[in-house]
Amino acid sequence: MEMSDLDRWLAQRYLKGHWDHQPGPPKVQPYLWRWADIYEGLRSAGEVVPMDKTGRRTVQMRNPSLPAGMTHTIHLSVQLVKPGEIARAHRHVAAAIRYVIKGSPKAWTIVEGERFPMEEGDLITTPNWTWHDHYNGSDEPVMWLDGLDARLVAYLGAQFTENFPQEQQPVEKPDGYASKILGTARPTWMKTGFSSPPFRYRWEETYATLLTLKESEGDPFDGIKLEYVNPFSGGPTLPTYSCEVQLLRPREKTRSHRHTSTTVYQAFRGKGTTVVEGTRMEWEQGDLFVVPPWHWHHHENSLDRDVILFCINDWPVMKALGLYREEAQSV
Ligand code: GTQ
Repeated sequence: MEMSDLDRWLAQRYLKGHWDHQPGPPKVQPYLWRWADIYEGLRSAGEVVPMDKTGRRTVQMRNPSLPAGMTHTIHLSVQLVKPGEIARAHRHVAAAIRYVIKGSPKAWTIVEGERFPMEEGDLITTPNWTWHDHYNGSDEPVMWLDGLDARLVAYLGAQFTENFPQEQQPVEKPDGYASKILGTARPTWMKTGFSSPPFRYRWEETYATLLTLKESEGDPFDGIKLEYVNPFSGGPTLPTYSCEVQLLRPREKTRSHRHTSTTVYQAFRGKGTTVVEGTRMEWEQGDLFVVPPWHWHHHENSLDRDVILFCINDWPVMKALGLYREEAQSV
């Protein structure tokens, strides 16, 4: 018997020898999606996709190297809710965040009985299995980035979804509830009941922190970078991923590094370049892009003003599983 005969014999029985090298799973490739395309697609969806039939009106990124999803773990979509519209209440195991692109104090994400206003640059979490729905009570359309660990959760076979009995859940908590009970003076008798509490990180505060730190050294690989922490534990935003924001100062060029975690970015303010394994990804405001695992990368701001990137990194899941590894390019 030849080795190839054996390979065939085994294959017919859904068996395979270690020596028989087959292509592995598809690898995530670096890719950039233009805001102009996303926006045009979303605006058209606003005309032809009815919210009552579909539940959510989003345009999803799809990585050209994958059958579905922006990466193999973290996924981004952009959602549009027009004036007066409701995105009905549901919950799922996949944990989500909203990062507001165009907001209003009269547009809300309601999570577990609290309404969180969605203003530009705000980050709002809807952790694993929390009820959530959206309502635009303003007279302008609102848009935001949805970030989810849905690909990872689906791969691991743990994706459950449930609809709320009504279209909207009742608002039962006072405005500002989470930020108050998780502030610096906390009630003695109360716990939130969530290890990852639903929370709103206001842009006003995040931006003020970035500006306060502008003159300091910063992170060698990422400039003035902040992590949005779980207000309960001080750990990452959510168990599976960390939301982060970074300001690159005028003419700042960061050092190159690579890590086994995967990162998705949104160019929140300004334009610049991220070099990924020698490929220059030139981004403009609103563009979204991927830095795949174990790819050398650095960022460049060639302008005379600040630029800001929002990103989601899956390092918490990689660290929890003992799979995180990082390497810096020597200077
Ligand atoms: O708005 O709740 O992009 O449940 C994907 C799943 C958005 C949402 C998405 C969701 C939502």
